[in-house]
Amino acid sequence: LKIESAEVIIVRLPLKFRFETSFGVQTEKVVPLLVLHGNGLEGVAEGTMEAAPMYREETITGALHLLKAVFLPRILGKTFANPEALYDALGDFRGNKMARAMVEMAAWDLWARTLEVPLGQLLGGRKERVEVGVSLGIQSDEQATVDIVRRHVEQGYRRIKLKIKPGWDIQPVRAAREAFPDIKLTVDANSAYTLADTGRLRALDEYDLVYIEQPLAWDDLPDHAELQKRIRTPLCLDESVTSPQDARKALAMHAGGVINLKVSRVGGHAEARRVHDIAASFGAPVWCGGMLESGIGRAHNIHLSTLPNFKLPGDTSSASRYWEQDIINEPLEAADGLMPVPSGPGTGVSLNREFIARIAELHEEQHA
Ligand code: OSB
Ligand code: MG
Repeated sequence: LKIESAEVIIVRLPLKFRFETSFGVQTEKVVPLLVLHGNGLEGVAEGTMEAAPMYREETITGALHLLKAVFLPRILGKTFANPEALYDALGDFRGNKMARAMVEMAAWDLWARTLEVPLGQLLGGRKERVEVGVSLGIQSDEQATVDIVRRHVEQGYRRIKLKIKPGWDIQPVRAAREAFPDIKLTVDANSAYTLADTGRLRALDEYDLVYIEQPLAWDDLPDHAELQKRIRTPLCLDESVTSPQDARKALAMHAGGVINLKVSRVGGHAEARRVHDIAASFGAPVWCGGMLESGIGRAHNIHLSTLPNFKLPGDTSSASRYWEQDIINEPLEAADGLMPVPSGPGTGVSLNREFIARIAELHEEQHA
């Protein structure tokens, strides 16, 4: 695995929908990309940090600085035994998992292309299609909630996740559940509640939710364990699991029964696989979360989801839901709630270089 040069690219894509969560409203996506070159091939990854630290603490500006000044100088011009050896070269740095994941994930794509195998197979996955659901933003009222749920149920999505926040939680859930008694329904609070809201969260027990995602603080496990004692619905941890060690502690202390596994949040594919394996050893299912990724991050997510303990539908819905025009050449479209896994080497998708040249806000090359 030889790393000869790198490209750092930033593009901005308008979202087709207004995406409201407990922490804000998104109408566009700034996509940081890293391309690693070696042996005449390229590996590509997408960063999932945002302009502002609203989901977790990492930011795009911070990540760009780290890539250019700290991480890339460590790997450019060097040869590694495999992507895990490359990640080890960044192993003494703390935190910044999403920035490190960009390097690691690009390395996995490049490595899988070098070996001429699909990334999912190289990770140990065996599925040709993965089950997907959708994550739906906060709507203006109950009727709008029922309408948008109906549209996505009709499209075949296998699980509907509703974003909630204090003051808008029981209402959308009750409306969606009354209209669709049999769907797999979940909610995601993105850390908007505290234990003082136990009553409100316990009321959600009435609606047969598969899980309640990240109700409490983004960096908390103990309060989630306390909440889990008080409510029946399993908690699903997203923000607060950033490593295999977190996953082990969270499951051991019963802070939840399900993990939303985002490859970028835990530092890349190898760490994600460890989280996956630890969850399996506890008998806890994982599912693949999303961060409104472009086709690059989406393809990485689909490949990771081929591992066996991804037992619940992921957030990796069709690219055409998000964008008029994606930055890759291949469509990533689910049918009947199943997303086909791209079959070519690596992620199996390629950058639309012509489109990127037109819209890039930053495009820099870096050499050893
Ligand atoms: O909490 O899962 C989340 C998007 C941005 C930040 C956090 C989250 C999300 C989503 C969207 O839920 C999932 C997707 O459609 O990619
Ligand atoms: Mg979440």
